[in-house]
Amino acid sequence: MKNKFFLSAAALIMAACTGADTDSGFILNEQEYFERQGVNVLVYSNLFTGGFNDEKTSGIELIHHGVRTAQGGAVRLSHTPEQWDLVPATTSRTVNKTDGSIEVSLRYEDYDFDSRIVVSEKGNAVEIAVYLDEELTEFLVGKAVFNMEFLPSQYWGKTYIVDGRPDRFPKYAASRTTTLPNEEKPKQFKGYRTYDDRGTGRFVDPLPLESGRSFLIAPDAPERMVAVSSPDSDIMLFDGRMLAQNGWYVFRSLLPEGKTGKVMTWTVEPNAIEGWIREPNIGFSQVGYIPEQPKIAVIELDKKDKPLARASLYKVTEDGSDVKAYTGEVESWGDFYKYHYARFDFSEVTDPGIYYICYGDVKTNNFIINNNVYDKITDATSDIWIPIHMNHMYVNENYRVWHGEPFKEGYRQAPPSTDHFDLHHQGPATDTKFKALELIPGLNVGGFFDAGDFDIETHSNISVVENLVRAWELFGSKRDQTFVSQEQRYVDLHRPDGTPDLLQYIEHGTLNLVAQAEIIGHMAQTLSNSVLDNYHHLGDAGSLTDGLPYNPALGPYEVAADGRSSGVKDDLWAFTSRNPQLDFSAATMFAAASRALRGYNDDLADRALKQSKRLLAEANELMSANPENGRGGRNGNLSANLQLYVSTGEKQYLDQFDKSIWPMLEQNVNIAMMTALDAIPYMDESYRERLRPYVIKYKEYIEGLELDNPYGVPIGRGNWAGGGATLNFGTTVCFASKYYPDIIDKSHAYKTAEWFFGRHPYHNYSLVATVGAARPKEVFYGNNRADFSFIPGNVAPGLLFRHPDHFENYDDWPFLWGQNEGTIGGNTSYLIFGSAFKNLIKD
Ligand SMILES: [Ca+2]
Ligand SMILES: [Ca+2]
Ligand SMILES: [Ca+2]
Repeated sequence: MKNKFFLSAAALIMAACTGADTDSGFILNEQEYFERQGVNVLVYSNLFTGGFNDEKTSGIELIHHGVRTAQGGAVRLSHTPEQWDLVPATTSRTVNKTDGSIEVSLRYEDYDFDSRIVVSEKGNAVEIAVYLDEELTEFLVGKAVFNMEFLPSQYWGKTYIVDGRPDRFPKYAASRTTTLPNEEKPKQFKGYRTYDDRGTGRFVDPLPLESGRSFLIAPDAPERMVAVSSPDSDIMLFDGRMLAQNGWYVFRSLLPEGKTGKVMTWTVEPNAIEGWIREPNIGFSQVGYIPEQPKIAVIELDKKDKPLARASLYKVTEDGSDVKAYTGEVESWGDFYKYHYARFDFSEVTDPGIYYICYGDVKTNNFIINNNVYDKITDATSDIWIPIHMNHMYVNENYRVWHGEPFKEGYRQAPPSTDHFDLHHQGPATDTKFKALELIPGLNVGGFFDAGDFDIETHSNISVVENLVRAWELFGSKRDQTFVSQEQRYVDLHRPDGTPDLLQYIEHGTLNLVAQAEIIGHMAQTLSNSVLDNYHHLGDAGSLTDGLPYNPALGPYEVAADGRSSGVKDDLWAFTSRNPQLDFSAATMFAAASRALRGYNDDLADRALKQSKRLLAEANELMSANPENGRGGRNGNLSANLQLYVSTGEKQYLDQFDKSIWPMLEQNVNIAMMTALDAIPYMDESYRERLRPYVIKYKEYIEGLELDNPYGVPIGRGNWAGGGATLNFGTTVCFASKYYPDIIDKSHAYKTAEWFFGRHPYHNYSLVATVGAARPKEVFYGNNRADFSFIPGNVAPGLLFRHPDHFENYDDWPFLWGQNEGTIGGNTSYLIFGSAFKNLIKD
């Protein structure tokens, strides 16, 4: 990025600064957004195209003194849009540089409803106008609105003034609602409903907190103050949290009945603090440093900030005072998107102790330099986060119950041709011996919750077992802090039971996956919710369903006289369309699991190996019968062949591996390197030598990252932050350095650890909940997110990129999964990275 982008970026910044310096109000900059110093107004730089419908990251967005505080800015069909309410498609976006405006066309296909929004700069404000070419249909009158949504955590407790009347934004949702007949509810995503109407036939509709022509939002907080007014429409304020905990404060105006042309106008004037410069963000490892490692803080600076020449390190002494331990130069790195970066290298400080960094007026929190700082980096993940995510178990921790035993009623066959809300699909047939909605007995055993939701994603549960087996075989941790009883279906944290936890977790994952293979005959895509109104469940997983199988003979909400069935349609479904690629991955995992389980649970080891061989044979047959089935699975097949060779010692698998690995390395060394390194313990010296030139090529990739960004790690720019890829990179570097220390210097491995522990853009908090840091992140998108909390050991995906130039990670608002949701796949990858990293630095 740096080299290719540097010149043009510098030119852009100069252009942008010329306008901002004189503060002649907003300019429409080269990045196609409206800019004043401290204020960015983005107009459909990010579209409503996220995989999960309304992700609260699209439309007209306000980045106010560095924080993205408002979004939405669309024609919507309800007072307080929820995630699964319909979002408009953006059919066109036109940037008009000459008159400083951006126009977008929006369309709701379901209602054949088109509208246009034009945003223009008007000095210190932007004007937002809505145009209709046709009058609203009868159904849309009173529903179609223009809205903008403001982030509650940035506004609660602050004041507002509406037409001269002062009031305060509520900390918690406690206003009024009404109910309306279901026929009046606009359609939701794929025809699902977010709510359970309890048999009333009516849905809940929030009532406004306030209404007026002119709102002054947060006059008490200059960095958040925004004036919103309309000459032609009443603006209403709603609290979106009345319907959904992740709702925002919604300002909205109804589009008028019977009108076309310019039907509504708002003026939005975000306050810009005069002379505001964003405070430097000093990125460093909150967990600390071992004495020998490189120690380079990365300082993120406002582009109008001038880097200081020097920074200092202070040591906290044993009498409680502090002394200056080191002063060194701050070196400019260059620009990366909208900020400027500099680095402060204090590697020469090796004396164990407690330190903090001072850069100008900014003093960081403390960190430790000592040989033990990384010793505990995986403990919270392995002792707390992973066991809490064990499905079909009661999980206890001291005085606290994390959840009761979920899904006692088991799983039903998903009906054919079902489009699911969590991106699954049941094909035209069941591919099983079960009839639609028939109970599939025996699946409610083992397995791990996917993430902030409670489903079993088969492909990620497969990767979890693989990760756990790798941790077991490569690092041999016999750690035992968890009591697990499959017989009692009971887990107790902090209670050793004489069995290594890793073995118990491998067993737990394998139990569910073997049950799928044995009972269904192949792997299910997912075991997931059948109704949307319990998919967004926040609370005890044991209360997500009623624990009783659905009985169609009973009325809705009725429980049978014997208490053993109910008329509640809440049972989860198994999505069973056969995917030979998934069976292939399962075969690999079963082969690995059988090795780990041998001697601990021989029966399960046998069953896993039997399913491995059967699924492998059947998957190969299905894939050769239809080559389409084999698409995109080359890397999967590669690791499968390696695992099967390791488990069986059969040469055919080795030959197959050898045939595929070299072309893969030729094609993309970064992607294939980890699998190639995985094979080293099982191969001879000639393999290691043949791999050597590719490791040299991989080193060039690592060094290229130093030019791409100031952090030297791969940084994802997708709709889900790139933490997973960064972890995989870190793990690959650890193994490459372990096997080829003469090529890959150990120092490269620290970069991934530093990224996760605080050296990254936006803020400098550790992305791993509670781990060894003075300032870990405090809110995550876990299943306790409604409490603005975390589950210890969770790893956030991290820095979410918003186009065209903004990275963010909210630490006061947990609800954006793309930046705050730890997954069972990701967190077990962190376990591997952490183990490999600890192992490498111990050498
Ligand atoms: Ca899921
Ligand atoms: Ca144990
Ligand atoms: Ca049930």
